[in-house]
Amino acid sequence: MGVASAAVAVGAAEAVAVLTGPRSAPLVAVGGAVVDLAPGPLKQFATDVFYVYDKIALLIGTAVLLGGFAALVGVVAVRSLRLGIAGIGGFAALGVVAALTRPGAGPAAALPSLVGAGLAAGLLWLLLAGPLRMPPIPPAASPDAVDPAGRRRFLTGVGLAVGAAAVSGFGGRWASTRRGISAAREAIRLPAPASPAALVPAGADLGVPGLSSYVTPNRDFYRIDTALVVPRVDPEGWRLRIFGRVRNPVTLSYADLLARPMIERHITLACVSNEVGGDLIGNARWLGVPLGPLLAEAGPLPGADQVVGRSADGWTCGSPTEVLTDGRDAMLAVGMNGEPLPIAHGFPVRVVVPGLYGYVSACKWLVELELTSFADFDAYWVPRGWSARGPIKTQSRIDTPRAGRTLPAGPVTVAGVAWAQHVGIRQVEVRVDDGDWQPAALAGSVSTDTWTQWSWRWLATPGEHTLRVRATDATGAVQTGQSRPVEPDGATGWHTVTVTVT
Ligand SMILES: Nc1nc2c(c(=O)[nH]1)N[C@H]1C(S)=C(S)[C@@H](COP(=O)(O)O)O[C@H]1N2
Ligand SMILES: [Mo]
Repeated sequence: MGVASAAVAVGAAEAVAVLTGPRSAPLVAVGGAVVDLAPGPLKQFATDVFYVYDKIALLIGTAVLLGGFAALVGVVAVRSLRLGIAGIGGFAALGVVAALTRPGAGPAAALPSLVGAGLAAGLLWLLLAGPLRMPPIPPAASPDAVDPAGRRRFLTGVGLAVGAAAVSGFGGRWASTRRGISAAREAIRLPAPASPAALVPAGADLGVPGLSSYVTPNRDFYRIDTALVVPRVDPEGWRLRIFGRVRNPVTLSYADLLARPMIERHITLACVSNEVGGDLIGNARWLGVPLGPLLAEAGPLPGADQVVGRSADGWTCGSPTEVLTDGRDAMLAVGMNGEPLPIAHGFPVRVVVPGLYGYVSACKWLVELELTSFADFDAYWVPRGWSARGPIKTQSRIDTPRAGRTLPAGPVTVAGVAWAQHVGIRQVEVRVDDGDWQPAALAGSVSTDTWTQWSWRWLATPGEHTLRVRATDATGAVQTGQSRPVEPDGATGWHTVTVTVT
């Protein structure tokens, strides 16, 4: 009875949340509050253990905990219906508080939890004291003495309630994700760029099997964010406020943004949580409005050394003002690989900055840019143990052969990618076991703001071998072999792959 009531609460709440916004649904609201309140190391642990599935793990964990407590509420309710209903009230309070304290939540955010709890309490009464209750068992009777019609009524009631909860819950979640902006996104016609992207040189893609493509298709592009449900921002009502320590605060609509001259650039985006050899990196062709001139119009005041991007769901990141205005192609991106930004990648507008990790620059679902100082404001990840500044570190990766592979002896193409963003790659070298570093061939790239493919021909001899790669940037700085973890400002070390040659 307890679990059935909880299912009804959660299921009904999902349906109400179709109207009040997906983040007001209690599971998502409580999960989101847990994400934001969890201490940095715990969050890192969760990401390490569950990788990019940490959100699903959190939702399942929340549901399992809820189920356990709900069963307890049921046990208590058998003794005292009043206490059981008080237990449901406690849950409702948790859901209401979590939903109301989510960034940008209005009073309506309380509704899903309240409606869900009301229905759950009603069901509990129906099953325990109302018309669906099990007929009382005479003290000395055997189990066979239970009135079969009464039992059937009770079980049918539970079954119908759980079934309706499932339909309403999954249907509600489905409707929430379908609602609204997909059509708006598909209707958008992006303007042609005033300054188009450089053509990708024919040699940029070496075409080696197993090597990541030079441009990452949107469907393969990694996704990292704290959003349990993707914010759905309607471009119609979207406004960007540029404010704080500026002479002229600026407000732009989506149409204002599209009316400005656009640039289109290939830029590689990397996550600070990318392990050495990891795949939290991708290269896309971004279309957007250059950020430098826009910031110049706002006129940063002296001391405004940080630009804080804020998203529709309240996430923040901070970039050095200096980096955004030094002439590099920092932009407010509206397009990705020839289409409007995918919703998961920040539709309608996000920031992309060559040379900065995503957590200090690449705000998705952007709604505000606030000029402030590093002394005055810590963005989302900073109090959680990550560095306030996050320039991307020079790295290289072996894509093929994969670790653990068994290969026949003879010529093998070793290939991968290397990046030294906004500086450029001068050289990539490969080392087999304890041998000398051998120069790899570099593929072409459109600019220093993207990764570069490389390849090296290896005459593999039988036995177990370790392949290492290192890059040298355009200034001559050699990628360090010292292994450091991703926290606080990005991993270092050489990507190492061990294979068996037969
Ligand atoms: N609103 C919002 N924007 C965000 C984040 C986030 O959690 N919320 N995560 C950032 C991080 S850590 C990275 S690495 C990039 C990833 O962008 P992608 O998901 O488009 O690859 O987005 C950045 N922008
Ligand atoms: Mo990231």
